[in-house]
Amino acid sequence: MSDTQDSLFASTSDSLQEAPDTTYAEAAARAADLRHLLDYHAYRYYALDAPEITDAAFDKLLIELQGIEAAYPDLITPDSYTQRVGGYVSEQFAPVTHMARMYSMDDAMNLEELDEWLERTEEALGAGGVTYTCELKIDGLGVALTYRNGAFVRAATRGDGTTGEDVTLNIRTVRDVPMHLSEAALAQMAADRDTPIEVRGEVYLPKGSFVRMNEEADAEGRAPFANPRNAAAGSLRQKDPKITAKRDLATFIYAIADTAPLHVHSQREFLTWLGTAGFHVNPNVATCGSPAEVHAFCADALAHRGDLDYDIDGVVVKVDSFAMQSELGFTARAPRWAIAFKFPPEEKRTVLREIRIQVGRTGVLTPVAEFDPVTVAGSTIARATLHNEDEVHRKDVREGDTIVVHKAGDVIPEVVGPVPELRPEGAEPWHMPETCPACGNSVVHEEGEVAHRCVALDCPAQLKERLLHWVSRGCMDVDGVGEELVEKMIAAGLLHDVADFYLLTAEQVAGLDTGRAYLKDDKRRGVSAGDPILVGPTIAAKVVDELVKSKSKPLGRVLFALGIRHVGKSVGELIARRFLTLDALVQASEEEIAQIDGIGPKIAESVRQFLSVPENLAVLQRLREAGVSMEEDLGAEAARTAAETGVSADLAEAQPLAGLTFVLTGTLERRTRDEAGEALKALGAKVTGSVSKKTSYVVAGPGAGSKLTKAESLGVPVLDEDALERVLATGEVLASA
Ligand code: 3B8
Repeated sequence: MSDTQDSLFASTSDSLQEAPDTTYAEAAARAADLRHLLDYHAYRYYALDAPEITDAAFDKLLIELQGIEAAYPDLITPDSYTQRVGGYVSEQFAPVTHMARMYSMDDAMNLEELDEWLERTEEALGAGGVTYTCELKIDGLGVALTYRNGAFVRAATRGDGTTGEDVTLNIRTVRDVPMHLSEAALAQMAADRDTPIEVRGEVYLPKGSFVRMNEEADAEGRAPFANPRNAAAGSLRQKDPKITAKRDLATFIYAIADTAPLHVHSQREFLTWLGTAGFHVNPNVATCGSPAEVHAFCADALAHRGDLDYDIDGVVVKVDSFAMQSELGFTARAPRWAIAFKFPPEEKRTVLREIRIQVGRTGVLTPVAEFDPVTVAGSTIARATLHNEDEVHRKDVREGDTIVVHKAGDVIPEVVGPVPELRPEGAEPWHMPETCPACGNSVVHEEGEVAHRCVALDCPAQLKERLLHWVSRGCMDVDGVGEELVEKMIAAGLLHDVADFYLLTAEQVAGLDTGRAYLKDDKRRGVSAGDPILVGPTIAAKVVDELVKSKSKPLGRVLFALGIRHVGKSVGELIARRFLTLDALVQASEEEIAQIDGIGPKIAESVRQFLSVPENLAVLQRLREAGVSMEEDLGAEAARTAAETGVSADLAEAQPLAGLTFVLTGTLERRTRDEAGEALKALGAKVTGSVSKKTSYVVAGPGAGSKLTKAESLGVPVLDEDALERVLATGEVLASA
């Protein structure tokens, strides 16, 4: 785990509440945080199909980052979410490069925005006489299907727009995808038949199938899918196509990567060709000769969305003529010739019965609105997160209120607000409890933060996560203790906090259920298929042995492993290097901690708060009694970082680059930028992301951009990769290039 862990799991609304940063350094730090947050939430949404925040909240983060990048263009990094179309490429399926970029469309959130687009379009095309094709906007997953010689050869997800994932085997099981194009359609092609064509469309799950799937899930005690789109995504991303085949996935096809191989001149003609070819084309299309007709189509679609057997979230309006489409072209992120008119989300009234606290696995207390069940946009909802206390006050919702709820992005239940005139007499403003409902310890509320947290090491709501973090790689490095085993240990009553790990005996571990079962009868062992596999004596002894080994981890690792907010691996090391022993740290004041170079007041406050909880000190005492070292040996530490980064242990101990600040930019060949950064840090250097007057050296590889320019303009010396290697080998900065 990295130091960014905390910011990733921090509630997003946290970040939204912070005032816009003013100085360059603050902007750089905030931009880095936002990038992590965006990547994390994009991953939740696209890769896991389990978003944690609403689309609107995601957009706010994105807009904030765009704002910072607009003000400080040299903070733009190629991997910034703003530089991508959106989407996430997982490791699971092979990457596929699309024939041409799969753009997304700009959204019109209301009729005014739609009219602005229509006006702009008519003006750009010389006014009047523009014909539009209006299609329903299917709320599915974008896919690209490739055919050659009339035969289906490949399917890919949209991914980040440039590269998607190969889902050929899964798409083969989707019954409305033709494996061969019709002879009639091929005869109409302008190009040779072996010219590959890539059509695009949406994979979706019909609402009826979605309801059936969730009924089955309920019956089998599995978690239901939140909506048809998530269910479709889950089905499409099955590693086993046999499972995909059992789901009723369907498609609507509406686009092609390149129209050149076809004899068509407009979207309308193209849709006809698609139908002839054998594709499933949505029949609800209209060719509109005026903005008024476009409006009428949108109103009609909105009125009838509930009658359709698939979810739509708007209407797509396209300039019909391909010649006009070419004339308009694309912006950096979307075609100018199309717009997605998004429907306003459906709203319902209900009664808020209770605001209940959920204690998250990282200790954040989240208020959750529990209300009488209502059906919104096709599914029943009964609760919605209120995120934090500020949000509850901002919305001014109180227990007993009649509230308006909707689904953000048609997906996530959200409380819009109370209906003030229906407020019952005596309804009181809501407040966060002062103690954690899971463990009874006091709740902390950091200065300038929105979240309330429980920071107790013995809080049962956080127990599993704390235990797993403790044993994880980068913390105490205990091999062989995974989630299953930890769950069983908790269930057996063996673990109540991290110190209990060191009381485990091999006898206790042996005989625990591993959560797996034997596949075959085994007479020799006296087991039959289906019997639970228990931890054997050898494994049990190894687990205990690993735990014993972990006792010698240095203090820095222990601080990281304790899961103190804002304390990642390198912050843990910085603190450990300064205080050397846990005792010294426990005695230290917040100011003393904050004086460490690289440690700010926020980290210091968090450490101090953690060490003020009596339960935490008790756990630390028990860890000490168990023989966990809790000391920092600088020599051993140097040897370890040296081994990890390939620099010499002597140099690492001597810290010859202490006081120097490096910025890495461009591509390096011998190490990644991260590895080079780690190696520089092992020699005592500070590595930052942005160039300023305080930067000592910039290391620039090929492809370096604005940071190099900035270094040159500020007169900061620049090193190339060879010079960097010399620095790492000798600890001396010899020459500047
Ligand atoms: C251009 C045209 C994206 C889309 C498009 O039903 C482009 O046409 C696109 F860059 O995403 N969800 C549709 C739908 C989606 C798109 C589209 N047409 N009917 C949809």
